[in-house]
Amino acid sequence: MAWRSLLTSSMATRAKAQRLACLALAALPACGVHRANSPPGQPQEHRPATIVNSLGMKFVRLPAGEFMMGSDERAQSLAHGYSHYGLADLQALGDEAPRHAVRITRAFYMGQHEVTVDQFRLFIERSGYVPESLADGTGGYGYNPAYDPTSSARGDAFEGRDSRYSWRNPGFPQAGDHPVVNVTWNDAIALAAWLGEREGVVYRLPSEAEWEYACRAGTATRYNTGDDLASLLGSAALLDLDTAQRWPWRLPFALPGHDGYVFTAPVGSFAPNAFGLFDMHGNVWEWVADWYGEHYYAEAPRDDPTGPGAGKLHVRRGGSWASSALYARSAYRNWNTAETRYTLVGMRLLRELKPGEE
Ligand SMILES: [Ca+2]
Ligand SMILES: [Ca+2]
Repeated sequence: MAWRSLLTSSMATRAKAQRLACLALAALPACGVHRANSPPGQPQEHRPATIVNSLGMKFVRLPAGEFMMGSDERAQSLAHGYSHYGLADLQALGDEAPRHAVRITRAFYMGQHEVTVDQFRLFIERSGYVPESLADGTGGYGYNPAYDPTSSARGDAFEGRDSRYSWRNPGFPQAGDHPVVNVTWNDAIALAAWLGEREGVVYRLPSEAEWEYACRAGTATRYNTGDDLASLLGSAALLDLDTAQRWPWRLPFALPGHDGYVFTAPVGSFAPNAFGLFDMHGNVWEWVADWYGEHYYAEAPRDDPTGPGAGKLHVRRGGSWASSALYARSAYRNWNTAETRYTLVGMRLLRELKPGEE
């Protein structure tokens, strides 16, 4: 996990962004609507648009739908918007192609927020689960201003692995409403399984397709806020002028404004997308269920794709507080092994509908 992890990893007002989002997708169950709409002529069913689970996680009901997944944008085109990158960096984004039609055939509940530190703590306390960074004794990663990346054989941008660091301590301050980090894909699966057993419903990580469908919320642009990276200001915690204070050499890659946070932000600090989901761009990378397949899009089924049948790496999506805007695009894909824990990577859960909720 070398520099790419860190690399990948003026404000429109929040009210204005929300208003525009609502106008764009007025029929969707967000924007203050708390019940899903029934088809015309049909009786109103009991289908709440938002629910709260036993750990206090909020979920938003997303409808089934079709969207165009991925991106066919070529390096030469991207170079206009991301001029500080070399052509090789932009050509490395070929796994986003081909852009292809995907149908999500079933409605589902998507976590409105990334899983927070407090929610993860409750999971640990109630289940007795030992997170992988503690169980294997190797710890996690952390921010240490005195750390010199050139001292790392792997070129790690953060200090680690080190037993000083875990989900409890990524080396920077996190309140309970910040997204939990230093959690592995395996930790996410364990949380989902425990919650499912406890509540009698299926929790899981979203598929890569479900994640991008949820992120885009009807948009076909680079971000769910538009094509211009400056549109992310007010909608995402990313590498901005605040974060770049700690990494001055990354200043050219920073958003041209202030999001107000050097590291993670409390979840829900910025404007939601048109589905009513927060922090799909930035704050922390989010594990998804799929194995990573570089060429998978060329062969993926149209309906409910779930990724290759086997692999060595799992996909993470959305960029993080340390990511430049290029790597926070809706179509961008990155990956790590299932036991990877890092200061930039967290999770968001999906809850399937249960009988009677369809
Ligand atoms: Ca920031
Ligand atoms: Ca995120």
